[in-house]
Amino acid sequence: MPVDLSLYLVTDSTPAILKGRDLCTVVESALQGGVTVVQYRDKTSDTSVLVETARKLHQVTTKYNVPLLINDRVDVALAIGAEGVHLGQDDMNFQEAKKLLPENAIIGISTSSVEEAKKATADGADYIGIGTMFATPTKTNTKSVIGTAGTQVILDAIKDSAIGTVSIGGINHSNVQRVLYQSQSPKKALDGVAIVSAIVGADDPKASAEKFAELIRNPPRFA
Ligand code: TZP
Ligand code: MG
Repeated sequence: MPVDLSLYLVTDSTPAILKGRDLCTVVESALQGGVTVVQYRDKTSDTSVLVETARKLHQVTTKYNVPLLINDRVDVALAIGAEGVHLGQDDMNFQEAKKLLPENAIIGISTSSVEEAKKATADGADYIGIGTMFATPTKTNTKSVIGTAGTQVILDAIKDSAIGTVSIGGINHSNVQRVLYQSQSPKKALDGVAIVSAIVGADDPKASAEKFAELIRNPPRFA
């Protein structure tokens, strides 16, 4: 696994979450708190803004030796030399992206079913995002909410693969340990959790990331 997925930050530039703050400043705080990978996700800006913001974010993530992945846009990743991309089921397909990106680029794929997870695994993706874990206002057009039970079924279906796995959707300080513990299948556990609002929208993103890192480090204790 070329990337530490344990505390995966996904950015959001919408006013409800960013609350007028500078994205790079928020991301830098989160990095100080222990975020291990950053995905730049921006569904509204035009291409020139995406490239400019991605370049600035890359300067910050590089300082912390953390990979920057670009959501949706292989062209933006190529333009700024990001470490990789994160692609959904409706984005450029894995094979095309693989052809365009450098050999060592990280490619992650969003999945919400066994079929999608198996395909991403067979394709050779570095990791899959599995979701939606819990319904969330951050992304309301999700195909399905699968919970820990659905996540466990997906993990079990790919248990013989070394592919990385990260859960996304509605994860916060109160449920992160349950997400990690209850999702695991006997042979495969999640490698990490992807968080948007609970870090980017937090009053103190550094403190929030620190708390997640601490909760992830300490094995969950459940009956
Ligand atoms: N994909 C599935 S849910 C989601 C994405 C991008 C958003 C998760 O946001 P939050 O704020 O961590 O619930
Ligand atoms: Mg996408």
